Amino acid sequence: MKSLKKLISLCLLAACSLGIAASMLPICGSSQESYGNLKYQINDNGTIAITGCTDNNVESVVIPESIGGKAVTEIFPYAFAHKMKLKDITIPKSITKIEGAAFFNTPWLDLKIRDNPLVTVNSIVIDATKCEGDIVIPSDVTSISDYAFSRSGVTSVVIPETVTEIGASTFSGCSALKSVKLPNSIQNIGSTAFNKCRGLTEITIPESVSVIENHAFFGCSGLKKVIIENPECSLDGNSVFTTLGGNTGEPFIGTIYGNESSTAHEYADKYNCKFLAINEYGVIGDANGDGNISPIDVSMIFTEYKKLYRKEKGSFTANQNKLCDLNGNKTINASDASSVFSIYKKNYRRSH
Ligand SMILES: [Ca+2]
Ligand SMILES: [Ca+2]
Repeated sequence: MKSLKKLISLCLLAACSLGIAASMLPICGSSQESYGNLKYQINDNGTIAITGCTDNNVESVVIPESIGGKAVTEIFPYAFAHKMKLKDITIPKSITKIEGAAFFNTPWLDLKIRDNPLVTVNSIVIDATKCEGDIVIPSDVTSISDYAFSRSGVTSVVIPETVTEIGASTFSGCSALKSVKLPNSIQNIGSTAFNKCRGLTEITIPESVSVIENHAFFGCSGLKKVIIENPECSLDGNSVFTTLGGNTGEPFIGTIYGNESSTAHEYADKYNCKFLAINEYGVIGDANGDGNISPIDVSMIFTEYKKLYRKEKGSFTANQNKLCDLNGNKTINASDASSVFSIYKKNYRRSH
């Protein structure tokens, strides 16, 4: 009896892994079903995702609002890609998620692009690959599909506060992209989101971001400055910031800026990246306010210390005092100068 049970479960496992008769085996989770020539699956939460279309010569598609009483909310990646005769699609308001390249290489998408290269459906940017120059995404947009801007000619992008995620490969290969303003609503930056954005020199990751996935900034060879505002942001993997070369990439040449005790600091130490601690006044130890730590800062702090030691009037501003009192004893002393020199030496070693 036991061996029979084992045999049955083995058969079920085999059927699941081969995808055979999956619809007959609810144990396998979501299954492919048909509605006319549309293929769909029922998501775990009971909503429906359109996964494809069986007719390669289809000219017109009407996606229903619901199937069997269940709301149709999602269109899968590549669901209608390469349907070379598809000119007309009706997408109901119930669709809230359209995944990457769902309509790639269809006459319908080509027509939409001709009308406006920032193609938006139900407040979702589904394709911007033909966009160029400076782009401000309209404030009613709630999401951006994966790959949407991939290899486009955009030079700057402003994203509205209604968007919560930068998905996989969204800006991948945008080599002309110089500036991205991420709003303080983004929670997640997906894998390869900014892959090979070689023109990007600086980016601020706002406090709202809790996860930066691996390879998110892979191949961003021009990236000099990354500010990570959330001290607990998870940096997922060893190749979040690297330039290309070999299997794991060359070390990241830029500097990570973040809180003194933060995951960003841990990441920098673990992967030998330059790191500068910031507080609300600027870069800690940056006496001359140029955003960097150099021997000039050390010398300025030491000069200030000498003045105070001789009971002369100090020349630092309140802001300089906030940035340069590293040991927090409310005055500028030799220990502060020495700590700043240590920061300089550590980063110098990491850049050579
Ligand atoms: Ca400085
Ligand atoms: Ca001090």
